[in-house]
Amino acid sequence: MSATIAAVATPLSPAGLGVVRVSGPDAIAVCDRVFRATGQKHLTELEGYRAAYGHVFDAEGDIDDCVALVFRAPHSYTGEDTVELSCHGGTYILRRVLRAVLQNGARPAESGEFTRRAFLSGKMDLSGAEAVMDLIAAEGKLAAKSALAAREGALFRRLTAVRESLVSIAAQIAAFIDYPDDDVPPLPTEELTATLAQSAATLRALLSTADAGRILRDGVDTAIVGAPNVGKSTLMNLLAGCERSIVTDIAGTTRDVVEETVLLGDVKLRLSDTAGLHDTADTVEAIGVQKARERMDTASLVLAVFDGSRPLDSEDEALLSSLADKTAVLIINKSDLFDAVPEALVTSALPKVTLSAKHGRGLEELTAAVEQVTGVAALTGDEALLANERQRLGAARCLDSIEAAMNALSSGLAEDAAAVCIDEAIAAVLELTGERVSDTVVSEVFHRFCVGK
Ligand SMILES: Nc1nc2c(ncn2[C@@H]2O[C@H](COP(=O)(O)OP(=O)(O)OP(=O)(O)O)[C@@H](O)[C@H]2O)c(=O)[nH]1
Ligand SMILES: [Mg+2]
Repeated sequence: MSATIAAVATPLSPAGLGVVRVSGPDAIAVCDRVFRATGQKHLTELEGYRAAYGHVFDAEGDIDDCVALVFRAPHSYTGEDTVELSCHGGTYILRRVLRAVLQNGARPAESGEFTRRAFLSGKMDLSGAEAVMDLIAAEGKLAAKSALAAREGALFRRLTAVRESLVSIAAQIAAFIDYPDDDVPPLPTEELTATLAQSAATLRALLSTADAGRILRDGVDTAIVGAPNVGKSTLMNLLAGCERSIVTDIAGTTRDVVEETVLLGDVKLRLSDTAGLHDTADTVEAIGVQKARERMDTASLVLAVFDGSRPLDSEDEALLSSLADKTAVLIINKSDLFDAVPEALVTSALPKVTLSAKHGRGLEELTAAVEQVTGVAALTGDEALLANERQRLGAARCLDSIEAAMNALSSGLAEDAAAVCIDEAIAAVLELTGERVSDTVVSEVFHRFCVGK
């Protein structure tokens, strides 16, 4: 029988309310020892989904007013008996309530242990459990929507369809191998290959969303680069919504890398404002320029800023030609000062946005361009997305095995070669959904969670 666990489920900082959550076979009895209802009833007498108002106390006396909410197994988040003790959200109060609960028979919950129990009791699949963490961490509307879809099983349903199809093919091949002497008709290899191709297509479609899914959750490393004085820091400040970087009309103002994370539309950008790219004899500035080039090399997205009010100089041209193999958006800044965009920028194949960072014009166009180049624009939030590296690797492994099975079938290899590959593909799907997964993988998944979830 599992232990009864307890944790503070809300942030440990002053707040209107704070919740201590207790789950496990003794949850209701444990809480009954630290809670005195204003009415006569004990918590042990309450049905599920009922709340009682009263006081929570320890050996020293009353701690706080409290509403105790009782959930009866299996109708709770974890699937076990659970009590949520809602008090005032004070750090001292919550710690003391938790201590009282621990002294009366519960043990401290580990990271993600409540959700781990929900997974183990079949309340959600592993990808759904992972989505709980993404939902908590989501900063944008689309990230939250897509985590909610995953929580409700969007990915699980797609994978289940693949698994069912693979299992039915495996059964046909097994019947063929096991009863060669019976009157089993020859394997319809073409039909089987076509069905496998459908599963392969589903996995390819899922894999193609993995990058956009990751961007939605983790954000994009973004470098703002360009020649001196083109308005990089002004753009940084516009995006940050505050005076994050120093702006002057002196070329070479920014020397070190200035970082800030912002939400642009649905994309979280981890911005680096950098020193203006140019040759300089100034030692300090030269280090800054070197750092700018390094950031540009490692960034996943480059916002390359140009001053549209003057012709391009050699620094601008060098930057433009270095962008060929990058995910980049050309920012043609200072639109308040010019009518026509410099020719060399017009002819570039890269996406471009004309804006005035100083006057805050063109932000919507920039948002649309960034959502487009990162692939986020193509998402609705309802689709099944691969949320993390574990899921991406699992889907890739499954696809590899399906392709190997298709090759085995079409090249007329022994059927058992195809059967082995299909078994591997099924194993990959079961590991993805958590239906057949090692304890090590489960521990790794829940290790990322916070305590109390
Ligand atoms: N008219 C106009 N001026 C701008 C605009 N954006 C920036 N500036 C001005 O351009 C000058 C340089 O701006 P910064 O943002 O410091 O430029 P930077 O690219 O960060 O420059 P360094 O850090 O020196 O490389 C400042 O005087 C800004 O006010 C704009 O959209 N329109
Ligand atoms: Mg600057």
